Amino acid sequence: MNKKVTLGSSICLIFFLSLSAHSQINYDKAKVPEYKLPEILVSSNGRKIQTAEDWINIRRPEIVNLFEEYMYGRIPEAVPEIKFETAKTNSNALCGKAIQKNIVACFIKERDTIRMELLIFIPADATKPVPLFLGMNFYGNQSVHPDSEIPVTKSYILNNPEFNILNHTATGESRGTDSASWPVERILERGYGLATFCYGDLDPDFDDGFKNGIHSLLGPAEKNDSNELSSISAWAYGLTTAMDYLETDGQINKSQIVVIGHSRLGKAALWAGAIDQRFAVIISNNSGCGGAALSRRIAGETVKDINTMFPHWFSKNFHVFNDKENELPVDQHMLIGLIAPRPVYVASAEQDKWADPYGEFLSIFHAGPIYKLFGSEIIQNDTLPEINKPLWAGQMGYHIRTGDHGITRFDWEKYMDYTDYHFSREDK
Ligand code: GTR
Repeated sequence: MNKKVTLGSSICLIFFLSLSAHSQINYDKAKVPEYKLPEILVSSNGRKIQTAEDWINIRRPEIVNLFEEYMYGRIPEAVPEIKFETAKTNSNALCGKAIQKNIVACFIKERDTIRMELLIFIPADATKPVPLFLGMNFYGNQSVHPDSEIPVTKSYILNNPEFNILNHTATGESRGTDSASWPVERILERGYGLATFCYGDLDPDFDDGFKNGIHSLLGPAEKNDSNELSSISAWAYGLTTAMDYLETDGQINKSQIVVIGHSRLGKAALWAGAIDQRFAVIISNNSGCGGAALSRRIAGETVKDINTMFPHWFSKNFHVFNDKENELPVDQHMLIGLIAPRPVYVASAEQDKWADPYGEFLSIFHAGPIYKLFGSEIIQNDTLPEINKPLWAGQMGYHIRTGDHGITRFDWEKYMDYTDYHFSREDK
């Protein structure tokens, strides 16, 4: 069993108990109120967008701006100085299967430094620069694999007694406890590199009014705290910073870097993929509300639920739309649209109803018109695909698998099948 499911379930249980006093959770398709999505192909001045060029020059920047302003917040112009240090390399890691690199990104402002510790594995037998998966982890780099050479994170992380994590602090006892979510050897065997860092390196996952973590070095954008960088944006900023390093590493194919994330980190992966076009493929695993799922579909977690439970995930402006999803100037199909024409993959789990699997599917379906502008084949109808049968249409991939919230071996295999396909087409 995926242990994270147990953790997720207990977090959710506490949340549901607190919610039940004032809110009804809807899981019934028939009870989803009618909604109308914002026009994805009409610009703010009413102009119809009919070409890829107009999308790139007119509508795309408008939509990025709307997401920054109303949901994720803005990354301030004055970002800190960033220096990358190689803390360690080992060309004989994981019993000779991998080259391991520990790279530290130091964000520096005056006397303060925030350290983001990037753990990289490259297949030892690679004969050319490799494609690579980049994803953040929840519990520290030591949790993804039991190898004793991996430094234990010093960052604030969520408690998880099943993973031996108490007092928001990791020890060696947590080595490899989340390895079910990270099939490192299998990724290497399939010819991919893997880079990961703990999301807590960038911003501890609790509400402190955007003061700690990277916020302490960034300060508010435009001296306006309503669109201040949210935690999800801070984590996405970590992904784009990791990319700054990865594209300089000669053992990695910089045009084949895939950004992947599960759950809240899937939200961050989508946002990073939307704003940073260096990512070649974007994968969202069970990202739910504020990620792939449409906000307007009232099923599972709603905007009010997420803003109540996690006030720091989005900017303050997003809270204005609690119970007013229909007034949002964006919806999540537009986030997927920002990824076009690059390949995107959205995945759901049948029992992960809190994330609204059908709403996750509809987002990718409704992003179709953008992909079509680029001449790509698109998902043809809005019927949820069969369970455990991935649907590939042009640059779009989707699956819903059996089981609950979590990232499983099945998910990883499907993602690598998909990236194999896209990268081998490019290589020809
Ligand atoms: C849930 C949250 C979801 C999802 C998940 C996670 O409790 O309501 O939006 O992101 O946590 O990140 O584990």
